[in-house]
Amino acid sequence: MAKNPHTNPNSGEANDTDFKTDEQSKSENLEKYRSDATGHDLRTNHGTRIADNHNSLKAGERGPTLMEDFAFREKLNHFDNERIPERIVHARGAAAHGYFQPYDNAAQYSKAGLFQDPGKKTPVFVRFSTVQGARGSNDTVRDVRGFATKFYTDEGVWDLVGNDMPVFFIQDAIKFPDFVHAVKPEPHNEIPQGQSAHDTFWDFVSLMPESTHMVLWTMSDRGFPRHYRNMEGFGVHTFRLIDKQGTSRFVKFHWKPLAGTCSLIWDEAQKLWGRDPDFNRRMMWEDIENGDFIEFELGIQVVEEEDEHSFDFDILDPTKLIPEEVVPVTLIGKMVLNRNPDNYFAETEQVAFNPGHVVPGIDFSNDPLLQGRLFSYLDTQMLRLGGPNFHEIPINQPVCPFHNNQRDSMHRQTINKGQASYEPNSIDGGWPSETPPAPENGGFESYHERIDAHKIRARSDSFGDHYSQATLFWNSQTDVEKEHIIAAYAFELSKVQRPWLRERVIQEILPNIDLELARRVGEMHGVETPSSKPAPAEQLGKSSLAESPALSLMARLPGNIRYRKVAILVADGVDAEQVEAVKQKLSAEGAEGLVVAPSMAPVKGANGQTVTPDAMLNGMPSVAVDAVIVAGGDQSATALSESGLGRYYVQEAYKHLKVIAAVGEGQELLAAANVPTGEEGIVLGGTVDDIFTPFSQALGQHRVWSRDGKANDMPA
Ligand code: HDD
Repeated sequence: MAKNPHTNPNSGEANDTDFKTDEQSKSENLEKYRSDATGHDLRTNHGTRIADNHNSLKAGERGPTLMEDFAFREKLNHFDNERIPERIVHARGAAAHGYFQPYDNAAQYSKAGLFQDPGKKTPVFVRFSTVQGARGSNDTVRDVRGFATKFYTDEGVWDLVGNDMPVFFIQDAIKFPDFVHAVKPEPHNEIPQGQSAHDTFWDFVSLMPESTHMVLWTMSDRGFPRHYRNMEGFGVHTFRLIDKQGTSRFVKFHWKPLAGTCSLIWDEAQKLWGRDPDFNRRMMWEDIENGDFIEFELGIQVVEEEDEHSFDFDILDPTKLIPEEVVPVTLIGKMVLNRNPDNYFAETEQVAFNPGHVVPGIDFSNDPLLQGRLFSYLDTQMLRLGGPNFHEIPINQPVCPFHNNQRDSMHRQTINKGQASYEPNSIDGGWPSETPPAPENGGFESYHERIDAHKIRARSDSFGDHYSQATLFWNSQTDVEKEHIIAAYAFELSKVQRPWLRERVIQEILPNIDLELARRVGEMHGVETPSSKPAPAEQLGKSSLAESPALSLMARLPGNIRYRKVAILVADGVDAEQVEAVKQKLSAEGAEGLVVAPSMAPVKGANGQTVTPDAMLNGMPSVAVDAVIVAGGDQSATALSESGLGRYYVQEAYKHLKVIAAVGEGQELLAAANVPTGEEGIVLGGTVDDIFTPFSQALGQHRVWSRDGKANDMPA
């Protein structure tokens, strides 16, 4: 980094540039706080060795515990105070460390240091989350996923606090507490957990048409991603990028998953609540431990200042997206998540994001939702992390030096030297000093936007069209995705107790999106729907695009089987060579073959070999894997066919549109389970070579989409 040329009038050159950052710099910064007890004695927090950690101090062996027992009291006291308030939203999350590396095209858009050098790796910490549920809720609920990235740049921390959907439920931050109160578990009985399928949510959103677009996104399969590596991320708001000449451009940020987009199936997601409530966080953890790192590309949509008003919506309205077909996404860098945290609480729980954490080269727009967030995130940390010193918590510290005159308060750890905690001062040599003029010296300078307006409590008319982009989203979905959305509305509304709320959604909201959508959901609820679009949708501006293919999950299917988990079903008598061959072929394509057997006891191969199971049929059910291969071997196939769990395994996989292959005698299981054969996605063959290529090609499409609808007949 260039030496800061600014010199302080009182005491010579500033030295804030004498530090080095690279991919490891955040980890090195955390090192001094890491604690490893290996080889150490057990002591109190104040250093006294503890000789007996099993018995409290008592008056006699069977007598009462004594107040004097300082070690007991300290231990209990600390334990009693272990919890901090969970986040009011996004309480459940999982995070990972990694780095961001820009491509060579990023610097032209922004002067931010992290974009300047394609050789430079900036450390990041990313926390993924659900929104509605408590910290202990399920991973795979229908919900928005938070996607919050902390970039530890040379110039300070930049937080890109986004979601996996590009729009939001409300337009003005003043409605955020109302929205959150409506979606959270209901206040009288704290039900339901992790879900929007309840009266208060549908009451609120049906009275707030601006939520229509975002609700539609959450009713799509985007509401339950298969893996954090399989979802897109969005900064949502329009921000600004400032280049070296000081030119401002509007920008929307995107994260594009290199592994493609894939979601669960609703029935599968629900079953996972019980089978593996940690499904998403476990997959991320295990993949990182296995070296299968999580990768995204950062993309931007850039809009020149003079084009601000050239869209059929207002780019300051956070319920609108800029279709990629209108402004293409330029990829400007890559992020790799490659290290799990050492400690969940210290890192994932204590990390504090704030959209207001920006660095020179990145600035805000006047989006009224963003403006409100700039207050809320700092404010919430006061309660959650116990005061204004949360920036001292290791995970939150920038990697560059930071000095100012902020002092004291709860839990202060910095020992500030010197007498002057004010500026200007002459007692401490004028330090710490400002760095004017900002643009030359790396100081943050807010974009000099001209504002000439009345102070007014109102919403711009340009925010008035709540339906055109919802219709655009609907029109851009494939038939399968549309069916899933119809089923989602029908399911959610079936959980709403008050009939008039269901009717309001079906008759007054859905027809504005699409009449067929309304009709189909109406049919499921016995509610009549209009035959023409209601006045609001008719009168307002229309999207200039009929469809935006980029809005379909199918637009970014992986096309390969990398990172896929495939269950290989076996029992005693299995053809062990086949099992080995399948595992090797899967591994060669970056997938993982997991041997799933009736028990964890070593499985006897047909020719006397031993196959070691990775899991049991009910310990790794079909919902926990992406596809199933039934291995051959007479005795094995018979045992699996006679097992209820074995038959259920393939039935359930069929129901969830999974690719199923069966080798040799393994085909018996499909017959025993009444799984239809002779159709797409059911791959049969005598040898592993016969089945593997068609199996791999089918799995590259994630699921067997042509089976949708028919799969509902499967009773599993
Ligand atoms: Fe928010 C947390 C994303 C609107 C107020 N928000 C939070 C997190 C994410 C988002 C990912 C979790 C961060 C973490 O992992 O710790 N929020 C968004 C997005 C929004 C949005 C993409 C709209 C575009 N949020 C929003 C508004 C407000 C808040 C309008 C208030 C006016 N959000 C909060 C919060 C949280 C939060 C209450 C809870 C915990 C925290 O901040 O640190 O302040």
